[in-house]
Amino acid sequence: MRIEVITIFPDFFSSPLDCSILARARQSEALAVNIHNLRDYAADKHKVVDDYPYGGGAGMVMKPEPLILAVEDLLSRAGPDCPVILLTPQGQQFDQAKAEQLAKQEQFILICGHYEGVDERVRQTVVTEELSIGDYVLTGGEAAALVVIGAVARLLPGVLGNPASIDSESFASGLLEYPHYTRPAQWRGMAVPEVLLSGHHQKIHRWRRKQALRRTRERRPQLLKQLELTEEDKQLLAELDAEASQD
Ligand code: 4FN
Repeated sequence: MRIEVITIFPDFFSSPLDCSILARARQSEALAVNIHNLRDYAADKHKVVDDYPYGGGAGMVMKPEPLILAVEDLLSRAGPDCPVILLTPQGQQFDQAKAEQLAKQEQFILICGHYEGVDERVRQTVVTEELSIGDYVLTGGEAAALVVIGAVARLLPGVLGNPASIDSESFASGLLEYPHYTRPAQWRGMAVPEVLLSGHHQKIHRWRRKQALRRTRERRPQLLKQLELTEEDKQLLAELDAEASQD
């Protein structure tokens, strides 16, 4: 997988790409991330990439020419149908399904916005899709690009040592996680639930599934609605309802 990033702050990416799972993925060559400085595509000697907005108003807008030249240059060295993704609050919400879809691509391009955003003609000419990581104000698209890169990288074959840890995790199953515990079994009067110490794997599995269902229903009911429940899930939810009606 090759990810091309277009940014005016290439340094933003150095530490995150050199740490943890992303560093390992790059060493193993499962992942290549190429950071491109937008200013390299600016035509003038001062490397200007922004300009005043037509119609007036506060702030600056990213000029179309450097961005379009940068994308065209990368596309000239890419396969056909390489996605060109603009990270923007106006985009479709990035989620695990989108991460899985992108993880199947051989390559894609990420454009990070700055100032008030990009000239509309960038969208009209080179952008194939727009993604948002969520509803908050960011200083630039770089943090969003790192979110997308991280979510995609961990899905690439061989990146996580133990494939079991991919699908047992919450979002792979569509549920939030059950509560986790490690040693000590008692800490300041708080005990680890007895069932986890029992060594009874079937009971442990049921308890964890039940906790995951409870948490998901309480905190993220929309996630639960999107899910295909097994017979066991329905039974566990009925147990939770019965327990709740007792209090
Ligand atoms: N943000 C909103 C409304 C209007 C503007 C913003 C905002 C960075 C260039 C875009 C933000 C959030 C998620 C990119 C936010 C994302 C960005 C993202 C982003 C500088 C212009 C800007 C959503 C609060 C209503 C700044 C909300 N995912 N403008 O943040 O790039 O990818």
